Amino acid sequence: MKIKTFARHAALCTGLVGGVLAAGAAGAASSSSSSLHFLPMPAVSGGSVKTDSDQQFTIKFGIGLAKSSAQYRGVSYFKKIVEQRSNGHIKVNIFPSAQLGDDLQMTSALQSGTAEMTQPSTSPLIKMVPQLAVFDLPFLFDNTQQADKVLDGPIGQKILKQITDNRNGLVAVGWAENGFRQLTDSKGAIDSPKALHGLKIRTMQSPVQLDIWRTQGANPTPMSFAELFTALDQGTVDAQENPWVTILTSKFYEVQSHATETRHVYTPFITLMSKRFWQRLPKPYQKLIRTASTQMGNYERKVSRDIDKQAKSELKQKGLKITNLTDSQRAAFKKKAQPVYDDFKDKIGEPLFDQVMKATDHSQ
Ligand code: TK8
Repeated sequence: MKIKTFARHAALCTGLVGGVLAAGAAGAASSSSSSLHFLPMPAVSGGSVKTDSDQQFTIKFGIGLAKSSAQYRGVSYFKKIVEQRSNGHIKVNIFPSAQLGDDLQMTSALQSGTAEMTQPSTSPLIKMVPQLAVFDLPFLFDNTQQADKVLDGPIGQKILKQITDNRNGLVAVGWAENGFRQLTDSKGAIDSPKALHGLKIRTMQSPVQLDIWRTQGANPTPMSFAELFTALDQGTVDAQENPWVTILTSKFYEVQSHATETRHVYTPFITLMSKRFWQRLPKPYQKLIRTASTQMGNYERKVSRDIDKQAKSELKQKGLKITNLTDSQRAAFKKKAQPVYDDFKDKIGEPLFDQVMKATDHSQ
């Protein structure tokens, strides 16, 4: 893709973000009355962290998903670890359902110092951190093992360090799982790109996501998560795409009639801390935050994978008509989306692009 076109995409995202920021976050739907059973939280390992100062710290931790999500469960575990191991010197207050704003608003709150932590999807951060576009590439990961290998290995750790070292006021302390994304719509069963023609689909504020759905012949609109439920309810958009757990816990089944198990993108969550807050923490507490963020990510991934099937079957019980694609049907979507790789190869950057292609058996 020519940089000009990419810039237009990015500007569109920013423009819309501007619009959304002005409109203020409507706040995602409250937590669902789902009966998801979470895996028990592991006991806190590691003793108390000693520091010379007796100073108290408070972390305002904002997330986009509801209290019934795996994301909230993971952050609750982080809270348990940090409060216990700091002997209460660090307090963590969690704000779910985009109460502190959407992913972009919460990330800028960290940069301005009005909040301390958040855990956005990587997609809306692409304009700030172009290499994150690699995770939006369609059908990049076939399974969670491949995703874990990339995120927990040298590639993922290098991206965390690059974000921390660049001058955007953020410290990237770990990865967690948003998960494999599925398509939902209010029009009817979708089992081929042809059925997507003209469909008004909301995407995250990501130029890659826009490109993916354009290649499929749909009509994509970037929008913050906080605005999504209302937009589906009012028919501003016909469709969206998210993991089963989010579709359930954000009650999208109330405003969508059909779903297709596309698994078209695996989205990570990235755990961020305000750099100005980080620099105020004594070194032992900085180490504790890193350790607790890794433990949060490991536990949250287990929870997310464990409830993914539960969420899909509960959605069926709630009346969502789910289309399971055959291999050849899924291959048709994959083929259509192939040009996206060339469109964003330059933006992602040669070495990273090639490393990820190799790690995911995509290298030609
Ligand atoms: C929640 C978002 C959400 C994402 C989206 O903060 O925007 O559709 O999948 O999970 O990050």
